[in-house]
Amino acid sequence: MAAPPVNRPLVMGVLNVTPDSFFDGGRYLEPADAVVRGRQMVAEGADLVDVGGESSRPGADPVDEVEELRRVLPVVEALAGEVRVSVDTAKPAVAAAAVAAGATLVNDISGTLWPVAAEHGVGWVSMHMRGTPRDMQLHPHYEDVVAEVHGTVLDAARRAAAAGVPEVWVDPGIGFGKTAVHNLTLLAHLAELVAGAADLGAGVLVGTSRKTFLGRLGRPGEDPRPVHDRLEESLATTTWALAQGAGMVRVHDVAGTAAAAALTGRPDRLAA
Ligand code: HH2
Repeated sequence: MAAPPVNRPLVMGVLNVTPDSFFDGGRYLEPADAVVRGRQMVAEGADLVDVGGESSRPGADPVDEVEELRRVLPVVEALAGEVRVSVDTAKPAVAAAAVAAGATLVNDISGTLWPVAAEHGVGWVSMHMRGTPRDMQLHPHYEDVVAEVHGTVLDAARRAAAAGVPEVWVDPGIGFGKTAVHNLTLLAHLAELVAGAADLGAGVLVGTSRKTFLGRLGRPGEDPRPVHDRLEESLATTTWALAQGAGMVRVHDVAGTAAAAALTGRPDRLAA
């Protein structure tokens, strides 16, 4: 499996073409607005734009394939000539159509779409999720969250490599079937995932941006701070992930993250 070509950590900007995503839902439902936002993120330093047409926030309702295609395809097509585009989907047909429209990375929260990536010769993200968005936050439980999450994503990465996927990223799936303690434990042990992934020639992708556990920090027993009030924690956790060796971070706030990526790359990666 070829290692992702990384001289410094990459910044993946989040672009949700949905009415209900937990942070940017409803802002970019019009393709023209989404394309403007994508270009803005590129100007702010995004290396990739991750286009999604189905929210995976806790409790989200599934979106049918036709509607998801209608949302994402025009945006992928418009941006693919200007920036590397990934498609955030768990549906094989949406992944394949987005790749035909120019996407070169399948960002797959379901952890199942490596055959699509192998067939089309594009990259794939092996993300960990326990359950589905509908039920994943009801009773998250692990005997050993680090071993179970790392084992799952690295096993899937091995299968993808064996199937011929040319570029693989592993992602602990922060917030996907995990308590705040699980998320913080996974972040604390990120360097171990980076080492395990490196043995496979894979990189590590981390997405903490604006997630609920950040609103809970320092507020035991209280309601989490609202999503618009989680920028500092997003930048702090993203910078931590970069400093631990993550090769890519997935964020809504691109400019500050691009600065962090420029500052925190591992020296051996910065040296090119
Ligand atoms: N998080 C979200 C969606 N996709 N993909 C990867 N690889 N890693 C993540 O942590 C991740 C992801 C959730 O964030 P967002 O897209 O902003 O929200 P929503 O799912 O409500 O659209």
